[in-house]
Amino acid sequence: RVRATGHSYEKYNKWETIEAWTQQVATENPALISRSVIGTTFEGRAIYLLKVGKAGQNKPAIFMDCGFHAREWISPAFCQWFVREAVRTYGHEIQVTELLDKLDFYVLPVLNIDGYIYTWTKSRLWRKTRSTHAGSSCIGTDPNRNFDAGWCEIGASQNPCAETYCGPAAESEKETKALADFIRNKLSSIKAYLTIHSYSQMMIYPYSYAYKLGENNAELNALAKATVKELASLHGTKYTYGPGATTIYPAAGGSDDWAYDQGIRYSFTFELRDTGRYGFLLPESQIRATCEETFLAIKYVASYVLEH
Ligand code: ING
Ligand code: ZN
Repeated sequence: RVRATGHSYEKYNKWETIEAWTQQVATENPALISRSVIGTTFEGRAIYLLKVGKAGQNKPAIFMDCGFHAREWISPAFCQWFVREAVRTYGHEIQVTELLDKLDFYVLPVLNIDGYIYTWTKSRLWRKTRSTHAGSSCIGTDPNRNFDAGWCEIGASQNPCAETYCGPAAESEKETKALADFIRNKLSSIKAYLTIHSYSQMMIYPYSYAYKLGENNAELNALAKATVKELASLHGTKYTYGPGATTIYPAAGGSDDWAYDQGIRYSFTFELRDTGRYGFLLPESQIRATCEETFLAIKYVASYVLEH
C-alpha cells in the first residue's frame, strides 16, 4: 500500500509528513475517517481535524487535540497513533468497534503547527505560537493561556516575551480561536474534551485557573483514578492526577478549564511521559510504549463517557 512519504508511527514526523498523513489516512479509510480544515494558523497553514467513527446521525462525540505546545513532540505522535489504532482494530477488537460505532472522535493532530515547524527548523524547545504583537519584538503566545477561562489572572504572563504569555486578549490566536469556534459549534454533541501535552505523567482536570473544584469533582477524581490504573497496567507507568491548580500549578486560560465551563463535564489534560529524565526530548524508542499505554487510557475514558 502507498504510504505518506517517510511517515512512521514510531518516529517523530515533521509537519509536511503529518499533513500528507492526514490526507492519506482519510483516503484509505473513507468509511471511518473524514478530514476537514477548521481554520488557518498565524503563518497561514491549514489546521486539520480528523473525524473518526462509523457514519451515523446524532452521535455523541469526544474531542481530542495534540500539539498545543510546539516542543511536546510525543503529543502529535500520540494523535497519529490513536487514529491508526482506531482504524486498525475496528472490526477486530470489541471495545474499539463499539466506541467507533457509537461515538465520533474529533482528533486534531497538531494545533500549533507554526510552532511545531519552528521546533524542527530553528529551536527545538520552542513552546508558543509564532504570532507577532504590536509594540513588541518578542514572538508567540502560549495557546494554553489564551482561552477565556480566568484569562491571564494567574500563572500566566502579560509580557509578550514570556513563555506563558496569555496574548493580547482571550482567543487572540487564530489557532485557539479556530478550536474554540469548532467546539462552540458542536457543543451539543461533544461529551468529553481531551488535550494531550507532555511531560509529567499526570491526568489533570478542572480547575487550573482558580483553587476551586468542578461540580462533578468527585466523579472526575474517580474516573482519573481508574484511568491511571488502567494506563499503568501495561508498562507500570505511574501517573498522578487531580485538579490542575493543586496537582501541577495554577494557570489561567487553559483549554480544559474553558471546555469544562462550556458545559463539557469530562475535560482532561494528559501530560504524557516522562517525569523529567528526557522531558520534552523523549526518545523515539519510547513512542510505542507511551502511545500504547495512553491508548488504553483514552479508550477507558471514552467507554466511561459512552455509558454516562
Ligand atoms: N503543561 C500545562 C501548561 O499549559 C496545564 C499544564 C494544564 C495548565 C491545564 C493549565 C491547564 O502549562 C504543559 N506541559 O504544557
Ligand atoms: Zn504543554
